[in-house]
Amino acid sequence: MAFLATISGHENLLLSNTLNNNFTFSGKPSRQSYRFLNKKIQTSNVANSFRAFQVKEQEISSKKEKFILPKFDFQEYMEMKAIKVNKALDDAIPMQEPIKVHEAMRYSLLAGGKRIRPILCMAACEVVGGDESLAIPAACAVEMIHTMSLIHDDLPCMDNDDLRRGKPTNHKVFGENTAVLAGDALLSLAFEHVATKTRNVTPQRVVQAIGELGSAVGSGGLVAGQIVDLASEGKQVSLTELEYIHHHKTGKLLEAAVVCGAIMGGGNEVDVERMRSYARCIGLLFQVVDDILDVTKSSDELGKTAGKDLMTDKATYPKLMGLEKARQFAGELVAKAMDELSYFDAAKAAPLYHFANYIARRQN
Ligand code: GRG
Repeated sequence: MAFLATISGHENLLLSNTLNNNFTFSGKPSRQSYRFLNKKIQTSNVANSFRAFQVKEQEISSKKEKFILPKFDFQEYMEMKAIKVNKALDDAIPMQEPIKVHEAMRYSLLAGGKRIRPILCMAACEVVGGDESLAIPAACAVEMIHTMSLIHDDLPCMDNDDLRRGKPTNHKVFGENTAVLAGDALLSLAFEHVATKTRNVTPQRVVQAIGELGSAVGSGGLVAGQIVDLASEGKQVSLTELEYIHHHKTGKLLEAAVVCGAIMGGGNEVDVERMRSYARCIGLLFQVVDDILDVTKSSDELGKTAGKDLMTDKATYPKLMGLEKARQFAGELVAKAMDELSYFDAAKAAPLYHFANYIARRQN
């Protein structure tokens, strides 16, 4: 508990609350284990680092002032940013001929959703000193890609879901053929939108961001995660395979959102890689917390069927490493995410600190 003891008397209790309320942090993190995410890493290193979490207490204490956070209304921030994102998305796809496909695209894109990825994109742009306007086209593109993946994921040939974002799924309303085409159109529009609507950013940076988006969605990104997930159904899945699926299916796009924001905002190479490391931590954290909630909360508390992973014998972090170790792992991911942010201006990084905390502390 040395790490908690070091920071818990601190003026901002955000991190210690996170760890106390949701996760016990019995490891003693090292500078070495924090730093590993500064390099370009494979996700599996995150689990490896968890296993190799052996450290000296004094190495941490020198960083404690880095966790001082300015007062910040995260909920208001999210609401304000979501309004901007929703307006930009609405403007990006006007109703036009052919009506049916544009209606289907708008139906899913404007159906709500937390807008986590576009907001992360804008927040990362601001962390490196850019104005959010530089990142809005990229932020919209990420949400278009995310929406495409949800439409395709819900299709009968994939997860065959009837409900998404509280509404009937795209294919239930428009038919399967239109849903496929609406997804395809959203995917291509995403790239067109970044290329044609980004302003005041150098062409080199725009091309770099487009490359990030392409690699996040393709056969080394979302598609890779989905195909491995499909192939794993009914089979024993190892921790490494589980991490591979999550990193590709969920993590890659989240990472692209953050990295594109930092690129558009004018971040240097080191800034961009720090943002990438931060994004990898919170992407994995999202999944670990999801798995923990599934076994610790009731259906009422979750608003969906609790214990579903257990019932379907799905590979999860609590199943593969035990509940306590899964909690520790989550605590370590929060700490690593926070540490990446400690290199940036605290006021500008506040939204991203709160994002990590929000993902870690969510109760459903
Ligand atoms: C066709 C190129 C192509 C790719 C599609 C179907 C597929 C390949 C991948 C599946 C990707 C997928 C659906 C991953 C799950 C991601 C996830 C955690 C969704 C929930 O995200 P939230 O909570 O949802 O941010 P909202 O609705 O708030 O946006």
